[in-house]
Amino acid sequence: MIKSAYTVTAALPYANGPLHLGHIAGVYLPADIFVRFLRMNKHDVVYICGSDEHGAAITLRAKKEGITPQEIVDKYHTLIRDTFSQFNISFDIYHRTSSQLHHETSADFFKKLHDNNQFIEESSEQYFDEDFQQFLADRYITGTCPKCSYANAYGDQCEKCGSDLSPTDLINPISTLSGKSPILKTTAHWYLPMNQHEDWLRDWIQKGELNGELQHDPKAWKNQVIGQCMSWINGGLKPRAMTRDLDWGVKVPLTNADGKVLYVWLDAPIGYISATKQWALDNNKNWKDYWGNTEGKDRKLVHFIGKDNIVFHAIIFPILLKNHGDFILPDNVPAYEFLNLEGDKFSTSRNWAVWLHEYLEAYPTKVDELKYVLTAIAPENKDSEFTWKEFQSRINNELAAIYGNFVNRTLVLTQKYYEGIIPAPNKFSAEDLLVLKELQEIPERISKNIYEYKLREAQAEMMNLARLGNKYLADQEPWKVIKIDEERVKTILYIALQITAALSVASFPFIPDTSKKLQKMLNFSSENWTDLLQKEVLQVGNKIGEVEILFPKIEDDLVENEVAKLQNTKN
Ligand code: B3M
Ligand code: ZN
Repeated sequence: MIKSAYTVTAALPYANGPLHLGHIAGVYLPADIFVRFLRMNKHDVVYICGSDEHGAAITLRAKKEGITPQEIVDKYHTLIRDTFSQFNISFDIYHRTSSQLHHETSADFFKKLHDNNQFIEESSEQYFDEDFQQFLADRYITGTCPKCSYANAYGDQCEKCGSDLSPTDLINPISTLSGKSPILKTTAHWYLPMNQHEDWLRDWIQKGELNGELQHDPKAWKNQVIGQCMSWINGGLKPRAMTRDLDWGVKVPLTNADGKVLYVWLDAPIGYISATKQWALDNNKNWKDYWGNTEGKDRKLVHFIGKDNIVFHAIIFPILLKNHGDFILPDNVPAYEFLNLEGDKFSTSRNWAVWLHEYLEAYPTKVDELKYVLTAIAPENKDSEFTWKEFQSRINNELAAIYGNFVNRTLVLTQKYYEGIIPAPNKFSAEDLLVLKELQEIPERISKNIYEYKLREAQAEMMNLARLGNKYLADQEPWKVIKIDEERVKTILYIALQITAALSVASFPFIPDTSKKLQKMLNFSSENWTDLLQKEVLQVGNKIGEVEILFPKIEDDLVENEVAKLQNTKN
């Protein structure tokens, strides 16, 4: 069976501030787990990300910090890129949209659509800030959302209900530059007539069909993604301006467009394509294989995003890709809900956040502990909560007490009884055969969950391997049996060692550093999922290495210090 090829993208973080745990739990970590698993299963896969460096989010931050937009993106692109690297997120490329290649790629993309009459050029009255002599769109203007009455909706989107908006939809609009009510002034823009695309979008979202052909399985999409898309489509899509009166961004490649740039949500998703182009240049590949309708390749495009980005990745970008003509559409858009922190929403402006780079500075040896906890509480289908108390309890009661304890007992006893040599087993008992059967079945359950984007459940199944081993040792008590039946203990430890080796392979998508550490202790190395399914993963007679503690306990004072640090931001 030809294995599907994948192009996996993770939402491009705005280069206007550091990353916090909410970003990680809801986009980059799940995508990383998915991609590591695909690589272990020999899929042709590329994992694409980069900094989103245009738009009001950047220029407003530059204004706040009193530096230029270029200085802002240089500062935060570097910080974000280095933080992802230290957190062992395995992008194939982490690119940036201020690059020349991206400007060329997105300008060409726009030009092709424009020349194919996919936009409507229209002059209209738009909000203008007289003090700043600037037109107001996106985050330059806020007002009350006409759909949900949220008081701080932006000019292009309401972050509360996710609706896509235009500035003139806002009730009581205010300029975020001067804080004053804006006036109306005429300006021309190029609009994407989204209303003309409702029919094919409805079939594509609901049935997974394009031109009557099945493109993807709609049952594989999250209900809340389909639900949001259908509520927008049924509510009537409206023409949306794809250009802006700004000087920071990708210049509109037309002669009559001075002072205008592409709307950031037009150029940013094209950033996935320009990043792939750069990666292909660096790796002597043909980028079109990863985005095109190349014959015979069952290529799946998957966008990992937060729920506030659904309209852009499941409605707007697909319209652009389809109308460009050279691109496949997403096979899935597994959008995550939001992670909250200690009873409140993450907030950059209120500094109510755990910044990933600060966590890595304080706990450089606890990368996998954080990965494990964030996956265990990931907001896969509903908002969830990070607390330092739960961080401590999951590490102490699960990673240390089950995973670490099982591995440690197995290896220490192997050293003690057999000087580290893997013993040959004798006859398997009925209980042994049950455990060995479960050892074969758990990896299948992990696989199924990952292919279905159920990564919390997949990690819980990985932990069931540790639970299986922990219980087997507790039931078989080799430290007692050794006094009466040495041959039996060889079988018990042989099975425990096979479980430990399987656990080391199954851990790699979720806690890759631990996987490597454990394999070093086992004197064994594999990133190959099928190794898990072998009858014997560790060969009899092999000698295991030095044993170390995998997960030191989290002490109460760490929790107290971190909670106090957060509380101090409130004073
Ligand atoms: N820069 C992130 C956000 O909306 C936005 C994602 C772009 S993905 C192409 O927070
Ligand atoms: Zn709203």
